[in-house]
Formats: sequence, C-alpha cells, structure tokens
Amino acid sequence: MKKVITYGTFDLLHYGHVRLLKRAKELGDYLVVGLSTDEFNQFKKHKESYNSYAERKYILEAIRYVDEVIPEEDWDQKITDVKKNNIDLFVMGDDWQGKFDFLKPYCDVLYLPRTPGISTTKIKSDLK
Ligand code: C2G
Repeated sequence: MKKVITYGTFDLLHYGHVRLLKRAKELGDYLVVGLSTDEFNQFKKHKESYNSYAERKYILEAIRYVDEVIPEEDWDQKITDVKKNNIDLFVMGDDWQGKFDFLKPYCDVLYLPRTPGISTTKIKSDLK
C-alpha cells in the first residue's frame, strides 16, 4: 500500500483544497492529512482559521480522498510523521516549492501546481 501525506489548515474548504487532496490520493492508495491545530495556526503560522480544528477535521474526514487526519502541531514533526506512518510520498502545493526537500531522504517529495484563482483570503475579501 502506497501511503501519501500532506499538510495544511484547510479552512473555509474550497475546490483548490479538494483538487489538491484528489491529486494527492491519486498518487497512492492511502492519504494522511496533517491538519494544523488551532494553536499551531495561531502561534506558529500566525493565521486565524474560521473553523475550529474539530470542525475542519470533521469536514476533511467527510472527503472521499482522505483516509486519515492527524494533528499538525509543529513545523518539525514531518520527519517523525513520515517514519511513524510509513509514508512513501509527501505532497504539497507548489507555493511551498522546495521548502520540504529535507524529507527526500525519508520519502518521495512532490509539489503540485496550486489551483489558480481561489484562496481562503480571496473568499474572505470577496464576501466583505
Ligand atoms: N492549495 C492549492 N490551491 C489553492 C489553495 C491551496 O493547491 N488555490 C493547496 C496548498 O498549496 C496546500 C493545501 O492546498 O498544499 C492546503 O492549503 P492551506 O490550508 O493554505 O495550507 P497552508 O496554510 O499552506 O499549510 O506544514 C505545511 C502547512 O501546514 C501548510
């Protein structure tokens, strides 16, 4: 079984997020999502999320491409997560191009093109 992992906040879930999850799942058999906790968002990523961790987890677990959701609490947990979960492939949108190449000794690393024209920031500003 080929295991894939990706990480994110996935707040105000939109089709750009879902397209990323779909493509990630299509690259393997089992997709783990490291979901940023509220504390990680607030104190480390300095980004507010509208939905709580529990609500974002509930939504992600309802997506057919997602097999498991684990908490992302720190920038430094990825190597441990890859080892502990026997991950074969790490996937992220290419806004992170190169940022996680340190994982290459532990698993394959792939950056996928972001979906243009949609973002949580754009949603929030368009709704004002
Ligand atoms: N994404 C995308 N297209 C968009 C918006 C987002 O492909 N239009 C992708 C991002 O590239 C990322 C994933 O969807 O791979 C989740 O996006 P965010 O929730 O914004 O993730 P981010 O806050 O960048 O957190 O340790 C890694 C971080 O947790 C990533």
